[in-house]
Amino acid sequence: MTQQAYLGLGANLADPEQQLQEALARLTRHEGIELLACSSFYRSRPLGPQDQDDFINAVCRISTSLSPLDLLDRLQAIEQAQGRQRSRPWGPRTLDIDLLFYADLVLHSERLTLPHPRIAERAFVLYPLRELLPDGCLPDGRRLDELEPAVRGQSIYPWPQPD
Ligand code: ROI
Repeated sequence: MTQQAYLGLGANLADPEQQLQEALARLTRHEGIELLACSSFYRSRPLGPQDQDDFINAVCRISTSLSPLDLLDRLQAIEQAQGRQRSRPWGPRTLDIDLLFYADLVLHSERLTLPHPRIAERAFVLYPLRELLPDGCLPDGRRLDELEPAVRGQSIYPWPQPD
């Protein structure tokens, strides 16, 4: 059986746009994962310490035959394969892949919380996610488009910037 899942991608080190492209290529090649769609890319000011470069962010939809924890293992392996550096908490990173939604599963386990607990606070997740899930809701019934006003102060731009 396959399930649809949504992944948030982010990077701000070592050619971030290339890091995202490479991650998408790795997902495409992965057995048990099919890449169905990807949002456009966004450039966003870091949430957290400001003494770091802007991030490039995107969200993709996959279908997968993997369980949530097996999928998480593979995503972490891709982060490692791309030389994930993480100098400090909330600091710069070569590649982050967050599991945002896995079907409509609600899960609170030690390793994994689903949906991702910070979707509602992050423009860099909400903006690309709404491209793929315009009618999306959180399990508590809040619509993703209702959440956008709360993150409107966060700096985020389409990437590459239109002329
Ligand atoms: N800030 C932005 N803009 N984008 C991210 O992907 C991102 N990821 C993080 C922290 C450090 C919280 N800030 C971020 O992990």
